[in-house]
Amino acid sequence: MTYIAKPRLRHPTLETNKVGYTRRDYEGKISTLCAGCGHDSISAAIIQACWELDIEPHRVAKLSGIGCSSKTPDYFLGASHGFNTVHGRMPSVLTGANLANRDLLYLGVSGDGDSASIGLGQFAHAMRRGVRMAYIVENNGVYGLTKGQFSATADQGSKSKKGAINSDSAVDLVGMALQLGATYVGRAFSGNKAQLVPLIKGAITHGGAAFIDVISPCVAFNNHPGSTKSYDYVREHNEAVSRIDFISSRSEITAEYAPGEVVDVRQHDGSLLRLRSLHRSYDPTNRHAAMIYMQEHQARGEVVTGLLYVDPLATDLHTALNTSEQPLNAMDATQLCPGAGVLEKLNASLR
Ligand SMILES: Cc1ncc(C[n+]2csc(CCOP(=O)(O)OP(=O)(O)O)c2C)c(N)n1
Ligand code: SF4
Ligand SMILES: [Mg+2]
Repeated sequence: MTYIAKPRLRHPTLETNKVGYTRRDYEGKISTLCAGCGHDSISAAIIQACWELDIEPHRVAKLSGIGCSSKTPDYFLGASHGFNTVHGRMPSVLTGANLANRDLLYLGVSGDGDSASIGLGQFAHAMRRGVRMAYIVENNGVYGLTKGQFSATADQGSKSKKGAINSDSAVDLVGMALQLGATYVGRAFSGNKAQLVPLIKGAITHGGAAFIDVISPCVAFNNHPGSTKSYDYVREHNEAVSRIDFISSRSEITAEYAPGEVVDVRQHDGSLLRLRSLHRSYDPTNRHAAMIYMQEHQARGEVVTGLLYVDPLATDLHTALNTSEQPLNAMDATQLCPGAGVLEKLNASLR
C-alpha cells in the first residue's frame, strides 16, 4: 500500500484533550486519495470524533476491506490497532476480533462495493447479530479504486461518467440495516462535518451494532451531472431529519433549544444524544416509522440524513452469547482450556 509518513514534529502549544493527546495524535499517514475525495473528509471527522471523546488511540481497533474507502484507516488513528482485510470480509474479521477482545472500541470502515456487493452477506450478519461496532460505509456509488464501475448502491437511472445509464435497482444499506436489526442507524454527507462528527461519536459510544452510511462523492468517477452521489446532487436534495449534538456523560448539559423541538436520547453509557428535530413528527426511537419515512422521502428523490433510528438501551453479541466479562485474549491457557474433565461434563450435559 502506498503511503507517505507525516513529520512527527508537534508544536508544544497544541491543545490536548482530557487524556493528554492533541488532534495530531489521532492522525495517520498523509492521504494518497484524489484531492477533493469525500473519503478524506470522513477521515477528518473520525479524527475529530475520537479526539473529542477522549479515547486513548490504543483502545481502538480499525478494520476495513478493499477499496479507496478501505485504504483510509491508514490516514487516521496511526497509533490504533488496524487490520486491512480482504474485499468484503471486514465484518467477519471484526466479529472474531471483538469476540476475542471485548475491551477495544471497534471501527469498521468499508465502501459501497465492499459492503453492498461482495460483502453484502457479511454486512447483513454483522448487523443482525448485533456486533458492537461503528460500521461506516463511505458510499460513492462506484468502485472508485477500480476506476468507476457502478456499484450496487448506484441509483437506477443514474448516469456514469461515460454516459451509461444504470438499469439495476439500488441496494439501500440504511433500509437494510433498519430491517436487519441494527440498533443505531444514520446517514450523513461527507461535506457536512457538523452533522457527521456527532453522528460518529454516538456510534462509537453505542452499545450494539451502529451503522452510518456516508454519501461520499468520488471526484474522479462520480461527480458529474446525472450522478445521484455527486456534491451538487446531495447538496440540492438533502433532507435532514434532525441536528444532533453529542453530550458525553461527563459534560454539563445545557438547554439550548425550546422544549418540544428537542428529543433527548440517553445511551447505556450515560452519554446523551440531543436531537433538534427539524421535522416535529420524527421519532428516532421508532424503527418502523423510520423505515416508512425513509422510503417515502427516497421515492421523492430526497437524500434523508441524520440519526434515523436508535435503540438507546441496545445490547450486543456478547450479551446474547453470555460470554465472559474477561476478554479471551487476557485469559491464560488453563482458563481457555480447562481440561478433559470439564469437556466430558459439558458433553454429558448435551446428551
Ligand atoms: C476478491 C476481490 N474481488 C475484486 C477485487 C477488485 N476490487 C478492488 S476494490 C474494488 C471495489 C471497491 O469499491 P468500494 O468498496 O465502493 O470502494 P471505493 O474505492 O469506491 O471507495 C474491487 C471490485 C478485489 N480486490 N478482491
Ligand atoms: S478514485 Fe474516487 S474514491 Fe478513489 S480516491 Fe479518487 S475520488 Fe476518492
Ligand atoms: Mg465506492
